[in-house]
Amino acid sequence: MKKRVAKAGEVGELSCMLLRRDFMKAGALAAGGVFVSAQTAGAQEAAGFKLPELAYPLDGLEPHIDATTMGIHHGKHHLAYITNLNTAVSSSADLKGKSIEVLLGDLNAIKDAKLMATVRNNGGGHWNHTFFWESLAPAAKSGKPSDDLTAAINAAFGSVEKMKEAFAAAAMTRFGSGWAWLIEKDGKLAITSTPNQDAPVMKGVVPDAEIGKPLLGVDVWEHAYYLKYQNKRADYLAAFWNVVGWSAVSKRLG
Ligand code: MN3
Repeated sequence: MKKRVAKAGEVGELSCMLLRRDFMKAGALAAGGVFVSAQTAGAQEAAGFKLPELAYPLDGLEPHIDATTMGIHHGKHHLAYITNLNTAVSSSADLKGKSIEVLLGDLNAIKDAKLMATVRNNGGGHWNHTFFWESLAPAAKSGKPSDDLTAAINAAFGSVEKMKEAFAAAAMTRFGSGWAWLIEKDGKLAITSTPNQDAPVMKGVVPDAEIGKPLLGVDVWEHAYYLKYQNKRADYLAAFWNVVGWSAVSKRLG
């Protein structure tokens, strides 16, 4: 076999290949780094639920939802639910490491009534608020319901305006603290409302009629609006539509 001598250009090519291989190695290391980070994040999740970061600044929903309310609502109220939930979960080997969806989807599996109530209230508080933040967007990015969501809304309510009226009515008639929801149930959309921090994902706890896949929810606890709107819940609800992130809401359909 004739020994081949690399020409100058080929050496250059070889160097490039080596460089590329080193680069790929570095890429693999970087990927490894990401993997380690993901593992670390997983370990943190197992050790406790964390306050999610908002996708917009605290004043990003102004003037419809004010920055002071957002700061307290996210940084104090939501955080308190998480702290209480973590305390409850860490007290029980059965609950540790479970996702929030698993915990809330089978609350009746928690036999200790006090512990169950704590997970229901604070786990619900964590889930509901996470969902709420993800449902909102600065007014300039609010957008519109997708064509599919618009069709589903029209089929169930006649029009988007009629859906908003039914949603606001559910939110207005929720006595005391709670939530109003647009849910998808058996392939159709419906409006429901839940007291306290109950959510449409709490099977076996919330009445069957209120169980479904949440597409949109609004927090009607006074802490969600009182600083800006005082007793005028209707004004808060009217302003709320300006900051609904329809892109995120539409993606939940189906
Ligand atoms: Mn709240």
